[in-house]
Amino acid sequence: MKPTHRFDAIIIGAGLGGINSLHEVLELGLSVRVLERASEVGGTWFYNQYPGCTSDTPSLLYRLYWDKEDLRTYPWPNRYLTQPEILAYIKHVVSKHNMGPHIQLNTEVTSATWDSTQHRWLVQTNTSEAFTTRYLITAVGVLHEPVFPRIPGMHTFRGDLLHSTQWTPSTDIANKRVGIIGCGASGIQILTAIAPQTASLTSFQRTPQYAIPARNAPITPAERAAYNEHYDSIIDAVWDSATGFGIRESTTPTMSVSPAERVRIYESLWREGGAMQFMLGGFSDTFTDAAANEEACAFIRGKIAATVRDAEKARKVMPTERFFARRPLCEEGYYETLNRENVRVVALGETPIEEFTAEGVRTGDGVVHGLDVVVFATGFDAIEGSYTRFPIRGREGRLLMEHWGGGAKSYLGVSCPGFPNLFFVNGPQGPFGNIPPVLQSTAQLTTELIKEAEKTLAEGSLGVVEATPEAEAEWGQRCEKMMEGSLFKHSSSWITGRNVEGRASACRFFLGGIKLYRSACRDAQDQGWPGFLKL
Ligand code: NA7
Repeated sequence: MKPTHRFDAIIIGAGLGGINSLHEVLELGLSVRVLERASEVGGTWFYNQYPGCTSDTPSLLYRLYWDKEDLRTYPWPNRYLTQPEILAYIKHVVSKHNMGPHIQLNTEVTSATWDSTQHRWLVQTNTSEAFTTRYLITAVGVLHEPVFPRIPGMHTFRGDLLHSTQWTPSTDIANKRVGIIGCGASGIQILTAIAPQTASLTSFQRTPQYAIPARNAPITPAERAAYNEHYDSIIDAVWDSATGFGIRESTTPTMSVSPAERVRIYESLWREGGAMQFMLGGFSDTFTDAAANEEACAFIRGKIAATVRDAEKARKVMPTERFFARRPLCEEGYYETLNRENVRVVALGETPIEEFTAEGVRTGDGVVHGLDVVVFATGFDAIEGSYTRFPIRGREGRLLMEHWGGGAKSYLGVSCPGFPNLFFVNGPQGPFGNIPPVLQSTAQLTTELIKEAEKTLAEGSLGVVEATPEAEAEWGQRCEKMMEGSLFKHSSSWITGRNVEGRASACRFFLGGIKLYRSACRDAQDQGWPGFLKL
Protein backbone atom coordinates (compact mmCIF):
# COMPACT_ATOMS: atom_id res chain seq x y z
CA MET A 1 0.00 0.00 0.00
CA LYS A 2 1.39 3.38 -1.03
CA PRO A 3 1.71 6.10 1.63
CA THR A 4 -1.19 8.52 1.07
CA HIS A 5 -0.65 12.21 1.74
CA ARG A 6 -3.59 14.42 2.72
CA PHE A 7 -4.06 17.90 1.31
CA ASP A 8 -6.94 20.33 1.10
CA ALA A 9 -6.19 20.84 -2.58
CA ILE A 10 -4.23 19.05 -5.28
CA ILE A 11 -3.41 20.93 -8.47
CA ILE A 12 -2.39 18.87 -11.50
CA GLY A 13 0.07 20.74 -13.72
CA ALA A 14 2.68 23.43 -13.04
CA GLY A 15 2.26 25.59 -16.11
CA LEU A 16 1.10 29.18 -15.86
CA GLY A 17 -2.42 27.99 -14.93
CA GLY A 18 -1.17 25.66 -12.22
CA ILE A 19 1.05 28.20 -10.52
CA ASN A 20 -1.67 30.85 -10.68
CA SER A 21 -4.08 28.42 -8.99
CA LEU A 22 -1.39 27.62 -6.45
CA HIS A 23 -1.26 31.31 -5.57
CA GLU A 24 -5.06 31.41 -5.24
CA VAL A 25 -5.22 28.34 -2.98
CA LEU A 26 -2.34 29.54 -0.78
CA GLU A 27 -4.16 32.86 -0.35
CA LEU A 28 -7.12 30.86 1.02
CA GLY A 29 -4.81 29.37 3.66
CA LEU A 30 -5.36 25.80 2.50
CA SER A 31 -2.76 23.04 2.30
CA VAL A 32 -1.89 22.28 -1.30
CA ARG A 33 0.42 20.26 -3.52
CA VAL A 34 1.03 20.74 -7.23
CA LEU A 35 1.81 17.51 -9.10
CA GLU A 36 3.75 17.94 -12.34
CA ARG A 37 4.75 15.20 -14.76
CA ALA A 38 7.70 17.13 -16.24
CA SER A 39 11.08 17.70 -14.63
CA GLU A 40 10.49 21.47 -14.66
CA VAL A 41 7.67 23.94 -14.25
CA GLY A 42 6.34 25.77 -17.32
CA GLY A 43 3.75 23.48 -18.95
CA THR A 44 3.24 24.49 -22.58
CA TRP A 45 6.28 26.74 -22.39
CA PHE A 46 8.44 23.90 -21.12
CA TYR A 47 7.19 21.38 -23.69
CA ASN A 48 7.29 23.62 -26.78
CA GLN A 49 10.96 24.41 -27.34
CA TYR A 50 10.95 24.48 -31.12
CA PRO A 51 12.85 27.29 -32.90
CA GLY A 52 10.85 30.46 -33.36
CA CYS A 53 8.30 29.61 -30.66
CA THR A 54 6.77 32.97 -29.74
CA SER A 55 3.57 34.19 -28.09
CA ASP A 56 1.20 36.51 -29.93
CA THR A 57 0.08 38.18 -26.69
CA PRO A 58 1.64 41.60 -26.00
CA SER A 59 4.42 41.08 -23.44
CA LEU A 60 2.87 43.45 -20.92
CA LEU A 61 -0.21 41.18 -20.73
CA TYR A 62 1.45 37.74 -20.67
CA ARG A 63 1.58 38.10 -16.89
CA LEU A 64 -0.15 37.16 -13.67
CA TYR A 65 -1.90 40.39 -12.80
CA TRP A 66 -2.06 39.99 -9.00
CA ASP A 67 1.60 40.86 -8.43
CA LYS A 68 1.42 44.56 -9.19
CA GLU A 69 4.97 45.24 -8.12
CA ASP A 70 6.22 42.55 -10.50
CA LEU A 71 4.15 43.95 -13.37
CA ARG A 72 6.12 47.16 -13.11
CA THR A 73 9.58 45.79 -12.38
CA TYR A 74 10.02 42.49 -14.26
CA PRO A 75 11.93 43.21 -17.46
CA TRP A 76 10.78 42.23 -20.93
CA PRO A 77 12.64 43.45 -23.97
CA ASN A 78 10.22 43.22 -26.88
CA ARG A 79 6.61 43.63 -27.89
CA TYR A 80 6.16 39.83 -27.92
CA LEU A 81 7.78 37.13 -25.81
CA THR A 82 9.72 34.13 -27.03
CA GLN A 83 9.34 30.71 -25.41
CA PRO A 84 12.57 30.99 -23.34
CA GLU A 85 11.40 34.39 -22.05
CA ILE A 86 8.01 33.05 -20.94
CA LEU A 87 9.58 29.98 -19.34
CA ALA A 88 12.01 32.26 -17.46
CA TYR A 89 9.08 34.41 -16.30
CA ILE A 90 7.17 31.38 -14.95
CA LYS A 91 10.29 30.21 -13.08
CA HIS A 92 10.74 33.72 -11.74
CA VAL A 93 7.17 33.75 -10.32
CA VAL A 94 7.74 30.37 -8.67
CA SER A 95 10.99 31.52 -7.12
CA LYS A 96 9.82 35.02 -6.09
CA HIS A 97 6.77 33.62 -4.31
CA ASN A 98 8.62 30.66 -2.82
CA MET A 99 6.23 28.22 -4.50
CA GLY A 100 8.87 25.52 -5.01
CA PRO A 101 8.13 23.63 -1.76
CA HIS A 102 4.50 23.16 -2.89
CA ILE A 103 5.42 21.74 -6.29
CA GLN A 104 6.31 18.09 -6.82
CA LEU A 105 8.00 17.50 -10.18
CA ASN A 106 8.47 14.19 -12.05
CA THR A 107 5.11 13.05 -10.70
CA GLU A 108 2.53 11.89 -13.20
CA VAL A 109 -1.04 11.48 -12.06
CA THR A 110 -2.33 8.08 -13.19
CA SER A 111 -5.91 8.32 -11.88
CA ALA A 112 -8.23 10.47 -9.79
CA THR A 113 -11.27 8.85 -8.16
CA TRP A 114 -14.00 10.42 -6.06
CA ASP A 115 -14.52 8.57 -2.78
CA SER A 116 -18.13 9.21 -1.89
CA THR A 117 -17.74 7.88 1.65
CA GLN A 118 -14.86 10.23 2.53
CA HIS A 119 -15.99 13.03 0.19
CA ARG A 120 -12.45 13.30 -1.09
CA TRP A 121 -10.53 12.62 -4.28
CA LEU A 122 -7.98 9.82 -4.26
CA VAL A 123 -5.14 10.71 -6.63
CA GLN A 124 -2.76 7.97 -7.73
CA THR A 125 0.62 8.73 -9.30
CA ASN A 126 3.43 6.90 -11.04
CA THR A 127 5.60 7.38 -7.94
CA SER A 128 5.50 5.50 -4.66
CA GLU A 129 3.01 8.04 -3.25
CA ALA A 130 -0.74 8.63 -3.48
CA PHE A 131 -2.71 11.69 -2.41
CA THR A 132 -6.12 12.40 -0.97
CA THR A 133 -7.68 15.81 -1.31
CA ARG A 134 -10.95 17.68 -0.93
CA TYR A 135 -10.42 19.89 -3.97
CA LEU A 136 -8.95 18.70 -7.24
CA ILE A 137 -7.86 21.41 -9.68
CA THR A 138 -6.79 20.30 -13.15
CA ALA A 139 -4.43 22.75 -14.87
CA VAL A 140 -3.45 20.26 -17.54
CA GLY A 141 -3.30 22.58 -20.56
CA VAL A 142 -5.55 23.41 -23.49
CA LEU A 143 -3.15 22.50 -26.29
CA HIS A 144 -1.04 19.76 -24.84
CA GLU A 145 -1.68 16.31 -26.28
CA PRO A 146 -0.02 16.17 -29.73
CA VAL A 147 -1.84 15.07 -32.86
CA PHE A 148 0.61 12.70 -34.53
CA PRO A 149 -0.95 11.35 -37.74
CA ARG A 150 -0.24 7.72 -38.63
CA ILE A 151 0.90 7.61 -42.24
CA PRO A 152 1.65 4.32 -44.01
CA GLY A 153 5.34 3.40 -44.04
CA MET A 154 6.39 5.77 -41.24
CA HIS A 155 8.37 2.99 -39.56
CA THR A 156 10.41 2.45 -42.73
CA PHE A 157 11.69 6.05 -42.84
CA ARG A 158 15.45 6.13 -42.17
CA GLY A 159 15.54 9.78 -41.06
CA ASP A 160 14.24 11.44 -37.88
CA LEU A 161 10.52 11.96 -37.18
CA LEU A 162 9.36 14.29 -34.46
CA HIS A 163 6.31 16.30 -33.40
CA SER A 164 6.87 20.03 -32.87
CA THR A 165 6.52 19.50 -29.10
CA GLN A 166 9.35 16.96 -29.18
CA TRP A 167 11.95 19.43 -30.42
CA THR A 168 14.92 19.63 -28.04
CA PRO A 169 18.13 21.65 -28.16
CA SER A 170 19.85 18.57 -29.62
CA THR A 171 17.50 18.32 -32.61
CA ASP A 172 19.89 18.69 -35.53
CA ILE A 173 18.67 20.22 -38.77
CA ALA A 174 21.87 21.96 -39.91
CA ASN A 175 22.43 21.36 -43.64
CA LYS A 176 19.77 18.66 -43.65
CA ARG A 177 16.78 18.13 -45.90
CA VAL A 178 13.86 18.95 -43.61
CA GLY A 179 10.14 18.44 -44.17
CA ILE A 180 7.47 20.20 -42.10
CA ILE A 181 3.95 18.80 -42.16
CA GLY A 182 1.40 21.41 -41.09
CA CYS A 183 1.23 25.18 -41.46
CA GLY A 184 -0.45 26.42 -38.29
CA ALA A 185 1.33 28.69 -35.80
CA SER A 186 3.96 26.04 -34.98
CA GLY A 187 4.62 25.08 -38.62
CA ILE A 188 5.15 28.60 -39.91
CA GLN A 189 7.23 29.66 -36.90
CA ILE A 190 9.54 26.66 -37.33
CA LEU A 191 9.80 27.17 -41.08
CA THR A 192 10.75 30.83 -40.71
CA ALA A 193 13.30 30.12 -37.98
CA ILE A 194 15.13 27.16 -39.50
CA ALA A 195 14.99 27.63 -43.29
CA PRO A 196 18.36 29.43 -43.48
CA GLN A 197 20.13 26.58 -41.67
CA THR A 198 18.75 23.73 -43.73
CA ALA A 199 19.96 22.27 -47.01
CA SER A 200 16.34 22.24 -48.13
CA LEU A 201 13.02 22.76 -46.47
CA THR A 202 9.77 21.30 -47.79
CA SER A 203 6.53 22.61 -46.33
CA PHE A 204 3.63 20.15 -46.69
CA GLN A 205 0.46 22.25 -46.51
CA ARG A 206 -3.06 20.85 -46.33
CA THR A 207 -4.90 24.08 -45.48
CA PRO A 208 -2.83 27.23 -46.10
CA GLN A 209 -3.81 29.92 -43.63
CA TYR A 210 -4.06 33.69 -43.42
CA ALA A 211 -1.09 35.09 -41.46
CA ILE A 212 -0.56 38.67 -40.31
CA PRO A 213 2.85 40.26 -39.57
CA ALA A 214 3.62 40.32 -35.85
CA ARG A 215 6.13 43.17 -36.15
CA ASN A 216 7.92 42.25 -32.99
CA ALA A 217 10.17 45.11 -31.92
CA PRO A 218 12.04 46.36 -28.85
CA ILE A 219 10.08 48.26 -26.24
CA THR A 220 11.73 51.62 -25.56
CA PRO A 221 12.29 52.83 -21.98
CA ALA A 222 9.71 55.58 -22.61
CA GLU A 223 7.09 53.02 -23.73
CA ARG A 224 7.80 50.89 -20.70
CA ALA A 225 7.51 53.89 -18.38
CA ALA A 226 4.13 54.75 -19.92
CA TYR A 227 2.89 51.16 -19.46
CA ASN A 228 4.06 51.18 -15.87
CA GLU A 229 2.28 54.42 -15.16
CA HIS A 230 -1.01 53.12 -16.59
CA TYR A 231 -0.79 49.42 -15.73
CA ASP A 232 -3.92 49.44 -13.56
CA SER A 233 -6.10 50.95 -16.25
CA ILE A 234 -4.51 48.66 -18.88
CA ILE A 235 -5.54 45.60 -16.82
CA ASP A 236 -9.01 47.07 -16.19
CA ALA A 237 -9.41 47.41 -19.95
CA VAL A 238 -8.48 43.73 -20.35
CA TRP A 239 -11.26 42.68 -17.95
CA ASP A 240 -13.59 44.98 -19.84
CA SER A 241 -12.82 43.47 -23.27
CA ALA A 242 -13.89 40.37 -25.18
CA THR A 243 -10.52 38.84 -25.99
CA GLY A 244 -8.19 40.34 -23.36
CA PHE A 245 -5.42 41.08 -25.83
CA GLY A 246 -5.15 44.75 -24.87
CA ILE A 247 -6.37 45.94 -28.22
CA ARG A 248 -9.15 48.35 -29.03
CA GLU A 249 -11.97 46.11 -30.26
CA SER A 250 -13.66 47.99 -33.07
CA THR A 251 -17.39 48.66 -33.12
CA THR A 252 -17.38 49.76 -36.80
CA PRO A 253 -19.04 47.38 -39.29
CA THR A 254 -16.87 46.73 -42.36
CA MET A 255 -19.39 47.85 -44.96
CA SER A 256 -20.22 51.06 -43.11
CA VAL A 257 -17.10 52.69 -44.55
CA SER A 258 -16.12 53.25 -48.18
CA PRO A 259 -13.95 50.67 -50.02
CA ALA A 260 -11.03 53.14 -50.00
CA GLU A 261 -11.40 53.72 -46.26
CA ARG A 262 -11.51 49.94 -45.67
CA VAL A 263 -8.22 49.48 -47.49
CA ARG A 264 -6.69 52.39 -45.58
CA ILE A 265 -7.70 50.75 -42.27
CA TYR A 266 -6.42 47.30 -43.33
CA GLU A 267 -3.13 48.88 -44.48
CA SER A 268 -2.66 50.63 -41.18
CA LEU A 269 -3.42 47.40 -39.24
CA TRP A 270 -0.99 45.50 -41.47
CA ARG A 271 1.76 48.06 -40.80
CA GLU A 272 1.01 48.08 -37.07
CA GLY A 273 1.16 44.27 -36.88
CA GLY A 274 -0.54 41.74 -34.59
CA ALA A 275 -3.03 39.13 -35.75
CA MET A 276 -5.68 39.77 -33.10
CA GLN A 277 -5.36 43.48 -33.79
CA PHE A 278 -6.01 42.78 -37.46
CA MET A 279 -9.00 40.55 -36.78
CA LEU A 280 -10.68 42.74 -34.17
CA GLY A 281 -9.09 46.18 -34.24
CA GLY A 282 -10.35 47.46 -37.61
CA PHE A 283 -13.91 46.25 -37.83
CA SER A 284 -16.47 44.67 -35.54
CA ASP A 285 -17.83 41.99 -37.87
CA THR A 286 -14.77 40.27 -39.39
CA PHE A 287 -15.55 36.95 -37.74
CA THR A 288 -19.32 37.21 -37.75
CA ASP A 289 -20.24 38.42 -41.25
CA ALA A 290 -19.29 36.47 -44.38
CA ALA A 291 -19.06 39.49 -46.72
CA ALA A 292 -17.02 41.48 -44.19
CA ASN A 293 -14.72 38.52 -43.68
CA GLU A 294 -14.12 38.23 -47.43
CA GLU A 295 -12.98 41.87 -47.52
CA ALA A 296 -10.28 41.03 -44.98
CA CYS A 297 -9.40 37.79 -46.82
CA ALA A 298 -9.02 39.60 -50.16
CA PHE A 299 -6.70 42.16 -48.57
CA ILE A 300 -4.48 39.47 -47.03
CA ARG A 301 -4.43 37.43 -50.25
CA GLY A 302 -3.22 40.57 -52.05
CA LYS A 303 -0.37 40.94 -49.55
CA ILE A 304 0.64 37.29 -50.00
CA ALA A 305 0.64 37.65 -53.79
CA ALA A 306 2.76 40.79 -53.53
CA THR A 307 5.31 39.18 -51.18
CA VAL A 308 5.80 35.64 -52.48
CA ARG A 309 7.63 36.17 -55.79
CA ASP A 310 7.36 32.71 -57.34
CA ALA A 311 3.83 32.55 -58.72
CA GLU A 312 3.57 28.79 -58.26
CA LYS A 313 4.68 28.98 -54.62
CA ALA A 314 2.30 31.90 -54.02
CA ARG A 315 -0.55 29.87 -55.46
CA LYS A 316 0.24 26.94 -53.19
CA VAL A 317 0.35 28.98 -49.96
CA MET A 318 -2.67 31.11 -50.88
CA PRO A 319 -5.46 30.33 -48.41
CA THR A 320 -8.40 28.61 -50.06
CA GLU A 321 -10.45 28.35 -46.87
CA ARG A 322 -13.59 30.37 -47.30
CA PHE A 323 -13.09 32.37 -44.11
CA PHE A 324 -10.33 33.98 -42.09
CA ALA A 325 -11.80 32.30 -39.02
CA ARG A 326 -9.31 30.34 -37.02
CA ARG A 327 -7.23 31.64 -34.17
CA PRO A 328 -5.35 34.11 -36.42
CA LEU A 329 -1.67 33.49 -37.14
CA CYS A 330 1.16 35.95 -36.53
CA GLU A 331 4.16 35.70 -38.81
CA GLU A 332 7.61 37.25 -38.68
CA GLY A 333 9.09 36.93 -42.17
CA TYR A 334 7.24 33.74 -43.14
CA TYR A 335 6.11 34.92 -46.56
CA GLU A 336 9.57 36.40 -47.29
CA THR A 337 11.21 33.13 -46.22
CA LEU A 338 9.13 31.28 -48.79
CA ASN A 339 11.13 33.24 -51.40
CA ARG A 340 14.32 31.36 -50.47
CA GLU A 341 15.59 28.99 -53.15
CA ASN A 342 15.88 26.16 -50.63
CA VAL A 343 12.21 26.37 -49.54
CA ARG A 344 9.63 24.31 -51.41
CA VAL A 345 5.90 23.97 -50.89
CA VAL A 346 3.81 20.87 -51.49
CA ALA A 347 0.07 21.51 -51.72
CA LEU A 348 -1.42 18.43 -50.12
CA GLY A 349 -4.84 19.28 -51.57
CA GLU A 350 -3.37 18.52 -55.02
CA THR A 351 -0.77 15.89 -54.14
CA PRO A 352 -1.56 14.25 -50.79
CA ILE A 353 1.04 12.29 -48.85
CA GLU A 354 0.60 8.63 -49.85
CA GLU A 355 3.29 7.07 -47.73
CA PHE A 356 6.68 7.33 -46.11
CA THR A 357 9.52 5.46 -47.78
CA ALA A 358 13.02 4.85 -46.44
CA GLU A 359 14.17 8.04 -48.18
CA GLY A 360 11.32 10.42 -47.48
CA VAL A 361 7.72 11.09 -48.35
CA ARG A 362 5.94 9.96 -51.51
CA THR A 363 3.09 12.18 -52.67
CA GLY A 364 0.13 11.45 -54.95
CA ASP A 365 2.03 12.54 -58.07
CA GLY A 366 4.56 9.73 -57.50
CA VAL A 367 7.35 12.12 -56.41
CA VAL A 368 9.51 10.95 -53.50
CA HIS A 369 10.61 13.99 -51.51
CA GLY A 370 13.99 12.96 -50.09
CA LEU A 371 14.21 14.02 -46.44
CA ASP A 372 16.52 13.60 -43.43
CA VAL A 373 14.16 15.06 -40.79
CA VAL A 374 10.36 15.34 -40.77
CA VAL A 375 8.69 17.66 -38.26
CA PHE A 376 5.02 17.02 -37.57
CA ALA A 377 3.66 20.50 -36.78
CA THR A 378 0.26 18.86 -36.79
CA GLY A 379 -1.27 20.45 -33.73
CA PHE A 380 -3.08 19.22 -30.66
CA ASP A 381 -6.10 17.35 -29.38
CA ALA A 382 -7.41 20.49 -27.65
CA ILE A 383 -8.92 20.22 -24.14
CA GLU A 384 -9.98 16.53 -24.12
CA GLY A 385 -6.48 15.43 -25.17
CA SER A 386 -5.07 16.52 -21.82
CA TYR A 387 -7.71 14.44 -20.05
CA THR A 388 -7.05 11.24 -21.99
CA ARG A 389 -3.79 10.63 -20.11
CA PHE A 390 -5.46 9.45 -16.90
CA PRO A 391 -9.03 8.52 -15.88
CA ILE A 392 -11.03 10.88 -13.68
CA ARG A 393 -13.93 9.04 -12.05
CA GLY A 394 -16.66 11.01 -10.31
CA ARG A 395 -19.82 9.85 -8.56
CA GLU A 396 -20.73 6.18 -9.11
CA GLY A 397 -17.44 5.72 -10.92
CA ARG A 398 -18.55 7.80 -13.93
CA LEU A 399 -15.68 8.67 -16.24
CA LEU A 400 -15.19 12.32 -17.18
CA MET A 401 -14.33 11.32 -20.76
CA GLU A 402 -17.67 9.48 -20.95
CA HIS A 403 -19.46 12.56 -19.68
CA TRP A 404 -17.71 14.41 -22.52
CA GLY A 405 -18.65 11.83 -25.18
CA GLY A 406 -20.60 14.40 -27.22
CA GLY A 407 -17.84 17.01 -26.84
CA ALA A 408 -16.15 18.49 -23.77
CA LYS A 409 -18.51 20.67 -21.76
CA SER A 410 -18.93 22.26 -18.35
CA TYR A 411 -20.72 25.01 -16.47
CA LEU A 412 -18.81 28.30 -16.65
CA GLY A 413 -15.72 26.43 -17.82
CA VAL A 414 -14.92 25.06 -14.37
CA SER A 415 -17.28 22.34 -13.15
CA CYS A 416 -19.31 19.32 -14.33
CA PRO A 417 -22.27 17.58 -12.67
CA GLY A 418 -21.28 14.32 -11.01
CA PHE A 419 -17.72 15.51 -10.39
CA PRO A 420 -17.79 17.13 -6.94
CA ASN A 421 -15.10 19.65 -6.03
CA LEU A 422 -13.36 19.12 -9.38
CA PHE A 423 -12.35 22.43 -10.96
CA PHE A 424 -10.82 22.98 -14.39
CA VAL A 425 -8.29 25.64 -15.28
CA ASN A 426 -8.90 26.60 -18.93
CA GLY A 427 -11.57 23.93 -19.04
CA PRO A 428 -14.09 23.31 -21.81
CA GLN A 429 -16.53 26.11 -22.60
CA GLY A 430 -14.47 28.63 -20.70
CA PRO A 431 -13.94 32.01 -22.38
CA PHE A 432 -12.03 32.13 -25.67
CA GLY A 433 -9.34 34.78 -25.42
CA ASN A 434 -5.89 35.66 -24.23
CA ILE A 435 -4.82 32.78 -22.00
CA PRO A 436 -3.40 34.66 -18.95
CA PRO A 437 -6.57 36.70 -18.25
CA VAL A 438 -8.73 33.68 -19.13
CA LEU A 439 -6.98 31.37 -16.70
CA GLN A 440 -7.01 34.05 -14.01
CA SER A 441 -10.75 34.59 -14.51
CA THR A 442 -11.61 30.89 -14.24
CA ALA A 443 -9.29 30.52 -11.22
CA GLN A 444 -11.01 33.43 -9.48
CA LEU A 445 -14.35 31.68 -9.97
CA THR A 446 -12.87 28.46 -8.57
CA THR A 447 -11.63 30.37 -5.53
CA GLU A 448 -15.13 31.69 -4.88
CA LEU A 449 -16.57 28.18 -5.20
CA ILE A 450 -13.97 26.75 -2.82
CA LYS A 451 -14.82 29.51 -0.34
CA GLU A 452 -18.46 28.47 -0.64
CA ALA A 453 -17.57 24.82 0.00
CA GLU A 454 -15.43 25.83 2.99
CA LYS A 455 -18.37 27.82 4.35
CA THR A 456 -20.77 24.87 4.07
CA LEU A 457 -18.15 22.59 5.65
CA ALA A 458 -17.81 24.98 8.60
CA GLU A 459 -21.60 24.87 8.94
CA GLY A 460 -21.51 21.08 9.28
CA SER A 461 -22.31 20.08 5.69
CA LEU A 462 -20.09 17.97 3.45
CA GLY A 463 -18.20 20.91 1.91
CA VAL A 464 -18.97 19.87 -1.65
CA VAL A 465 -19.92 21.95 -4.70
CA GLU A 466 -20.63 20.81 -8.24
CA ALA A 467 -22.51 22.14 -11.24
CA THR A 468 -26.09 21.01 -11.74
CA PRO A 469 -26.96 19.17 -14.98
CA GLU A 470 -29.41 21.97 -15.86
CA ALA A 471 -26.79 24.70 -15.47
CA GLU A 472 -24.28 22.78 -17.58
CA ALA A 473 -26.87 22.19 -20.32
CA GLU A 474 -27.96 25.83 -20.33
CA TRP A 475 -24.38 27.09 -20.48
CA GLY A 476 -23.67 24.63 -23.32
CA GLN A 477 -26.63 26.03 -25.27
CA ARG A 478 -25.32 29.55 -24.71
CA CYS A 479 -21.91 28.48 -26.05
CA GLU A 480 -23.49 26.84 -29.10
CA LYS A 481 -25.54 29.96 -29.81
CA MET A 482 -22.40 32.12 -29.69
CA MET A 483 -20.70 29.68 -32.08
CA GLU A 484 -23.70 29.84 -34.42
CA GLY A 485 -23.24 33.58 -34.72
CA SER A 486 -19.55 33.27 -35.63
CA LEU A 487 -17.66 32.10 -38.71
CA PHE A 488 -15.39 29.94 -36.53
CA LYS A 489 -17.97 27.19 -36.93
CA HIS A 490 -16.83 26.73 -40.55
CA SER A 491 -13.19 25.93 -39.80
CA SER A 492 -11.86 22.48 -39.04
CA SER A 493 -9.63 23.70 -36.25
CA TRP A 494 -9.15 22.71 -32.62
CA ILE A 495 -11.79 25.27 -31.62
CA THR A 496 -14.48 22.78 -32.68
CA GLY A 497 -12.37 19.62 -32.27
CA ARG A 498 -12.77 18.78 -35.95
CA ASN A 499 -8.96 18.63 -36.33
CA VAL A 500 -8.96 15.27 -34.49
CA GLU A 501 -10.45 12.13 -35.97
CA GLY A 502 -13.11 10.65 -33.71
CA ARG A 503 -13.69 13.78 -31.59
CA ALA A 504 -17.25 15.08 -31.51
CA SER A 505 -17.51 18.41 -33.27
CA ALA A 506 -18.82 20.81 -30.65
CA CYS A 507 -18.16 24.26 -29.33
CA ARG A 508 -15.29 23.94 -26.87
CA PHE A 509 -15.24 27.62 -25.91
CA PHE A 510 -17.51 30.42 -24.75
CA LEU A 511 -17.11 32.88 -27.62
CA GLY A 512 -18.88 35.66 -25.72
CA GLY A 513 -15.56 36.89 -24.40
CA ILE A 514 -13.95 37.66 -21.07
CA LYS A 515 -16.15 40.58 -20.06
CA LEU A 516 -19.41 38.66 -20.58
CA TYR A 517 -17.94 35.58 -18.92
CA ARG A 518 -16.94 37.53 -15.83
CA SER A 519 -20.34 39.13 -15.63
CA ALA A 520 -21.98 35.66 -15.85
CA CYS A 521 -19.74 34.56 -12.93
CA ARG A 522 -20.68 37.66 -10.89
CA ASP A 523 -24.38 37.09 -11.58
CA ALA A 524 -24.09 33.46 -10.45
CA GLN A 525 -22.41 34.56 -7.23
CA ASP A 526 -24.86 37.43 -6.58
CA GLN A 527 -27.77 35.01 -6.96
CA GLY A 528 -26.25 32.55 -4.47
CA TRP A 529 -24.89 30.05 -7.02
CA PRO A 530 -28.18 28.63 -8.37
CA GLY A 531 -26.27 26.52 -10.93
CA PHE A 532 -24.33 24.62 -8.27
CA LEU A 533 -25.28 21.87 -5.88
CA LYS A 534 -23.96 22.67 -2.42
CA LEU A 535 -23.86 19.68 -0.12
P1 NA7 B 1 -2.67 23.84 -35.49
O1 NA7 B 1 -2.98 25.27 -35.55
O2 NA7 B 1 -3.76 22.90 -35.11
O3 NA7 B 1 -2.08 23.43 -36.92
C1 NA7 B 1 -1.85 22.09 -37.28
C2 NA7 B 1 -1.45 22.01 -38.72
O4 NA7 B 1 -1.16 20.65 -39.05
C3 NA7 B 1 -2.52 22.46 -39.69
O5 NA7 B 1 -1.91 23.08 -40.78
C4 NA7 B 1 -3.16 21.13 -40.10
O6 NA7 B 1 -3.81 21.15 -41.32
C5 NA7 B 1 -1.94 20.27 -40.19
N1 NA7 B 1 -2.23 18.84 -40.13
C6 NA7 B 1 -2.79 18.16 -39.11
N2 NA7 B 1 -2.88 16.85 -39.42
C7 NA7 B 1 -2.39 16.72 -40.68
C8 NA7 B 1 -2.23 15.64 -41.56
N3 NA7 B 1 -2.61 14.41 -41.23
N4 NA7 B 1 -1.68 15.87 -42.77
C9 NA7 B 1 -1.30 17.11 -43.11
N5 NA7 B 1 -1.43 18.19 -42.33
C10 NA7 B 1 -1.97 18.00 -41.13
O7 NA7 B 1 -1.46 23.53 -34.50
P2 NA7 B 1 -0.20 24.44 -34.14
O8 NA7 B 1 0.69 23.62 -33.28
O9 NA7 B 1 0.40 25.02 -35.36
O10 NA7 B 1 -0.81 25.64 -33.33
C11 NA7 B 1 -1.67 25.38 -32.22
C12 NA7 B 1 -2.00 26.63 -31.50
O11 NA7 B 1 -0.87 26.96 -30.69
C13 NA7 B 1 -2.26 27.86 -32.30
O12 NA7 B 1 -3.58 28.03 -32.68
C14 NA7 B 1 -1.85 28.97 -31.34
O13 NA7 B 1 -2.92 29.34 -30.54
C15 NA7 B 1 -0.81 28.35 -30.48
P3 NA7 B 1 -5.44 21.39 -41.37
O14 NA7 B 1 -5.60 22.83 -41.03
O15 NA7 B 1 -6.02 20.47 -40.32
O16 NA7 B 1 -5.82 21.01 -42.74
